[in-house]
Amino acid sequence: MSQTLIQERTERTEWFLHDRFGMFIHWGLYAIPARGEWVRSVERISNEDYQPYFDEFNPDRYDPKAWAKAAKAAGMKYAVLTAKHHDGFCLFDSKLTDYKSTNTACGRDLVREFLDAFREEGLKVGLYYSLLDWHHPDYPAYGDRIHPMRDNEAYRRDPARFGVYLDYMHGQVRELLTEYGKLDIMWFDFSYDDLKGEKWRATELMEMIRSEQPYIIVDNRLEASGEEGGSIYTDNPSIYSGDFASPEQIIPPAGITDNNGRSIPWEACITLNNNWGYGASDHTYKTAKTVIRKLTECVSKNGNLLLNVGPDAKGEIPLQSLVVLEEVGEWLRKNGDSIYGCGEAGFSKPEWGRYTRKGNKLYAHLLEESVGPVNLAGLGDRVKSARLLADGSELFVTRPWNATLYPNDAFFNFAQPEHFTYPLPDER
Ligand code: FUL
Repeated sequence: MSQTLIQERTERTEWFLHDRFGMFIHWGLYAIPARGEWVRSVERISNEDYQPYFDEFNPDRYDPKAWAKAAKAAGMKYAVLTAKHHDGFCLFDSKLTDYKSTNTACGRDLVREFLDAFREEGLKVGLYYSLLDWHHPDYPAYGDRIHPMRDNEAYRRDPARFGVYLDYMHGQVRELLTEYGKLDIMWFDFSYDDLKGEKWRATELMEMIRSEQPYIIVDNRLEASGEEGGSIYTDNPSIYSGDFASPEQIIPPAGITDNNGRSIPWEACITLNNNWGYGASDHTYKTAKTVIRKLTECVSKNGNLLLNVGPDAKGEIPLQSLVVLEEVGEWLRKNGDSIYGCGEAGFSKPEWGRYTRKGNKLYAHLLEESVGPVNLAGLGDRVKSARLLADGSELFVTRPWNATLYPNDAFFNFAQPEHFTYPLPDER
């Protein structure tokens, strides 16, 4: 990637690297069958059989202000909503299609209301836009291993008409960039097989994006698949390589660096249960403790966490998600100093947990239950003082620093020159 592109990316992503924690929202017609957002492809549902969900869609409890308040109280600093997922249904009032929320019983521009509400709470806003489209007649089913109609000859489409779809896709992105105010993130999803990069006319698309909204940050999936989201294409640099890498459901073992060993902005997107879209019978929710550990791990490797919720067909975020978010927020209110504006510490990972760091403060996150002294090996005599982050109280420490520290709580933060401890909520 050229020096100019790297420099511009550094400027654009400054707020992103500070904010660290965001909300992903997967919402659309698929909230009605409530078996995840891939239901159309997995169950090979035809247009005709998917139509009743459009006819029925009426999320009369959609209250984006309540969502925004929940995100803010959880300590999240930005949010990304699916403006269009793979099923092609648009949550915004696109002039280029009838397949949109304003034409359903609810009659609302769900994207506009989301943007207004989240901006009002002071959160940054982003939109997810699916490059795939299982509804559009010119999106190629032919040769497509994931299209719902993949096995049905009658639905095979003329690959030569792909350009018509690309005009539509570019046009919709332009609508989002020109009619909805300043956006902070454009989250494309995704490339696969040989459908990537210039197949999407990605240079042209990115040039349009940069000219409409120079500061918007864009993920790397104009080039990467979901599985490859964690990598960034520094060997083959281009304007569409993206501002950040997007590892999905995993936290990269050693963060993400470019070929020169420089850390690259990245964001792990992770579900709260096992689905992105609402799953009525999916009760596999992560605990607040697990979420906090993941967030801490991301930050300790210079990454962000985009945590997903899947609102139901009425427009409500499931209560089980809200309970977890609230608890994470409680923890962040006390311990947010160890997350926001923090990054990799530059010390090797301690046995007992993780370090995050901001300037000369080193935060020690003790993730293993500890009954005795904790070894601070590697810090030499560089530590000046140690404090519990949650209440500022002094921690008992013995010198030399690579010896011991006795936290009363199982979890603590450590800073240089101050260090801190804090308790995590109990595992349920
Ligand atoms: C994937 C999509 O296929 C999933 O449905 C989800 O949106 C995830 C974030 O990206 O690639």
